[in-house]
Amino acid sequence: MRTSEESREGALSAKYYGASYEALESQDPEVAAMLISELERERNGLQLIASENFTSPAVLAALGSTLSNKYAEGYPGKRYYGGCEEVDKVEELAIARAKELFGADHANLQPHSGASANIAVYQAFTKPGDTVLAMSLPHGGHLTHGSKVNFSGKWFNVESYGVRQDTELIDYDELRDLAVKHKPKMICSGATAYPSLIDFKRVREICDEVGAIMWVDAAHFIGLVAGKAIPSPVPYADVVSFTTHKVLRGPRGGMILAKAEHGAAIDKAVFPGMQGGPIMSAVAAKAVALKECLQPSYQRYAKDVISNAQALAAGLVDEGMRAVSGGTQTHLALIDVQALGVTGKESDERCGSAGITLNKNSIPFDPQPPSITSGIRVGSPSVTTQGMGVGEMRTIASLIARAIKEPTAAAKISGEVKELCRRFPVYPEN
Ligand code: DSN
Repeated sequence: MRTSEESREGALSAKYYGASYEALESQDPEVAAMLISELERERNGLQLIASENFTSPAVLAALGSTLSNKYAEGYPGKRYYGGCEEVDKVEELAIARAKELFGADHANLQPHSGASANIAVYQAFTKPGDTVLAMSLPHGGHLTHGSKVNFSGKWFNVESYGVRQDTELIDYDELRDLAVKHKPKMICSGATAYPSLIDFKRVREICDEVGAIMWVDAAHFIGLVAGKAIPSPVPYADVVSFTTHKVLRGPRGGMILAKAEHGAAIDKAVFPGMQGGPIMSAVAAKAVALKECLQPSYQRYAKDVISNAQALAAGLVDEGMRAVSGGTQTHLALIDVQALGVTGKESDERCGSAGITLNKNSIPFDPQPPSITSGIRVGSPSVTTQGMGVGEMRTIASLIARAIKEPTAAAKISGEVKELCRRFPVYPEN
């Protein structure tokens, strides 16, 4: 087992926190120690949250740079502050890379998060009170797709579509019927816990039939699109919003792609409509991540993410659990744990005690409330970045099953988790 001192030495020599780590430690040892503890947590446990990943040291370096100091309200060449020569170059490069990677007409990299990007989408295309059609949260949607506790559900009339009970796949007939009935200004596709591909051509046809804007919230799967492992929504959609920190493996943040005719509306909705100054260190880190995504090695990674998620889901089924919709075509699997006689919450807690980080998740038509749930969501982006393959996914499925079924063996399982992680080190020091 590594000591904290050894981890600190490693962080210093590898400069994962930039050259300023030494300054941080001497000025604020409390926060510095927390950063080292988090590095150890990430190294010693299995990270299976489907929306997380390990960014590269280069992305971390850009995030921790002096670009954090700069105010740059506006856009390249049209700023409200002086001294923007260097950040203009950074943002122009980031935009060019995004357009190249996704074949998009227009890209805006300033949203601070996925939720911020979505606020901008609503603002660009709708007015408060307008009707929007989106996937329901209990069937895998997102808070910003009309939840009553979110701005989207408070300020807009959001109608929801879901999945069929027999297939657990999106019910496109229901979606069309609801679109014809409610005549929404905008139809959103995209979800946080939907393991299957979305039929973007079909959604485009429905949007055209009712005259709706086609918005795709691609936060979860955009990295698989970037790696050319699944079909892209960009040729079909008017606007595509997403986060940059999931499979895409960039910094925490948001991004929007749009057809040329919507570019000006999107830019105006982001600034001054929704945000002030962009976080230019994050924009630089997005540029770094986009360059990584343009490499052939990233395309191999994206394909491996899917084969690993499929192997993990199959392993959990072999252990007596049920994969919602029969498996996965993406980076995540939604697993019904009812057959094991436990709830999603209990499974989440037992796995956590064994060093396996995942999350409880509602399954479609879940009999349990969202705070308890009957399912867990598992994702392969982080373990694939570590270099694990389908053989390790089988091992992980067995570790998860044992953690759920034998809670008293948590310490022993946690030791086996550490041993597995030691063979696939996160942020290796040499
Ligand atoms: N919180 C993200 C997730 O885990 O899916 C969605 O925003």
